[in-house]
Amino acid sequence: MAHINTNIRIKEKDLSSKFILYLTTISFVVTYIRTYPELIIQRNCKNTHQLKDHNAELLERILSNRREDEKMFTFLRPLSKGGSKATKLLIASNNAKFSTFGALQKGYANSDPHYNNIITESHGKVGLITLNRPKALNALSNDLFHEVNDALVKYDDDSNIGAIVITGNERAFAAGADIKEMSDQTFAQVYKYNFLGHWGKINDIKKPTIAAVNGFALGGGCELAMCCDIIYAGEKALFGQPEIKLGIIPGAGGTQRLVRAIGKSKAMEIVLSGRNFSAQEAERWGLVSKILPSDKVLDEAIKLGQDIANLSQPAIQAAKESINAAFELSLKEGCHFERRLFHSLFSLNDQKEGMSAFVQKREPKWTND
Ligand code: CO8
Repeated sequence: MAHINTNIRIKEKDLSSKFILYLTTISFVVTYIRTYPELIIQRNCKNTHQLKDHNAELLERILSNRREDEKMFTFLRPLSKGGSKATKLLIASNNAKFSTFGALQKGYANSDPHYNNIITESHGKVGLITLNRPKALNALSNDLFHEVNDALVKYDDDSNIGAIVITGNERAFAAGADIKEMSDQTFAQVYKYNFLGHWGKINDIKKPTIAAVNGFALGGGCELAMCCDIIYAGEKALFGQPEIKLGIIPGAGGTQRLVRAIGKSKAMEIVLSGRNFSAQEAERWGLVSKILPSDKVLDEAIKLGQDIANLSQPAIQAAKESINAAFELSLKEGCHFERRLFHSLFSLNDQKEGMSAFVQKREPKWTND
């Protein structure tokens, strides 16, 4: 009798395993069919403008997929006890999707599903761009930089955003331009098509940009940080322009910005030797405005961005423009430019509000006009 019971139990187990396998296969097929049109669209859309047009539609599709996944997950959860490895894997992957979904609902998840190399999130009035090629130490590939530019322009045009933070991960802010992508290029190619010329876009951004740097900020990574208006660095951050060791020189302003930030002798030493320099050196030389514990850098950068974003936006924009003019103009011309901007701010309601609030001993209410 016990023997027959065991046989029946074994058969039941077999049946349940087959059922789970069947369910898992169906689920994978359904997932593939649902994502296939997105893959086709991504492959066919050669530029970000085309991709942008599909954003709203795709976001809605992803959200509705998540809702269907939720149903599937609720159904599968009881089977996970004693289920096959494949079922457990499926459930784990659904779990991961839900944490993304939860984050999306909170407004912290990737706001643009088409970015493959960066993650964008808004934190209050701060737009955050996280470089996201961890396996390549966030090497700045052509595609990655196009996405950074796209996100920068979107945040610059967004009236709800007052400052932009760019960051990487704990190991690397960015280890430079993508060497694998560059290695086979010829002079004719890079010259004719102005290779990486689009890196200059960040210099047109009107809103303040803050680099939150941990780990390597080398070559193009150091240049990207220097293109930002303010750099906060983790105590273990490592900066450098090692291009000379590759038989090239910095190409995104490294020689120009470094010499202005740290002076000729140090800039020469760094660029000609290719030696890296520490966050502490960078702060001592004035390249970095603050060193923080690694796990605090991003939070503090966002907090600074928030403080800046809470001020009068036209005044902030004028201040940024005026400081940047110092790199282009003589002292006399620069002071003249500054005074003209200063005078022009008296046409703003925010100037009236700021000064009235001071006189009336209250907090100003900025209207950004
Ligand atoms: N490009 C492509 N891949 C990279 C890069 C890079 N810049 N840096 C790291 N990686 C990849 C590695 O190839 C490796 O990938 P894989 O595992 O597939 O081999 C992975 O990231 C991890 O790197 P490592 O194994 O080398 O990690 P280590 O911890 O041993 O070393 C270093 C870390 C020291 C950062 C090392 O990776 C390194 O030296 N990287 C290159 C740094 C460099 O030379 N940067 C300058 C690049 S040139 C440049 O930036 C010019 C900019 C010009 C802009 C022009 C605009 C107009």
